[in-house]
Amino acid sequence: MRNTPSALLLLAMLVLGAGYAAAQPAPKPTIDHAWARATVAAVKTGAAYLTITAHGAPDKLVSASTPVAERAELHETQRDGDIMKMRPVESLDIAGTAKVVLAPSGLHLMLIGLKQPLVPGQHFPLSLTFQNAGTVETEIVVERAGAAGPMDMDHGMPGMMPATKP
Ligand SMILES: [Cu+2]
Repeated sequence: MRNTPSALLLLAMLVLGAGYAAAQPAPKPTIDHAWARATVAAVKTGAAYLTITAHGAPDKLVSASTPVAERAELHETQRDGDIMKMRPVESLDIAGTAKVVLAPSGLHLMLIGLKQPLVPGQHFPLSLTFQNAGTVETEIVVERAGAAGPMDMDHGMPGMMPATKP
């Protein structure tokens, strides 16, 4: 019976803790390393990359939008033999403590129907909508076309691209 008071105290703390947690809005995921590749005028698609960090609350990225393109889709790139293929991803689960990286040759935000070329050094806003946290705004910086390594073929020909040799 010696343990009873501390067990009760623990229980009380758990109940209070749960009540406190329920009263707080879920901490929004933060976005960093947000960038896009420069494009030329003839190309109407681009890609944006960023890192999503969750802060204790699991969430799900459900959509994205930006004023520079008609729409922004979540895509993933997968190797199929010697071909790199992209396919749309409906949503992206984010575990409560996860860092999810969107990067060339992997997950990315496809900017479809660009209204203007993406010029190196330019910034543009992008909104990410999460199921629980709602909308998170971020600023994308445009990097030169060859930025971030050799995997530059991601978006020249949407749908089918040659695999890049290491
Ligand atoms: Cu894509």
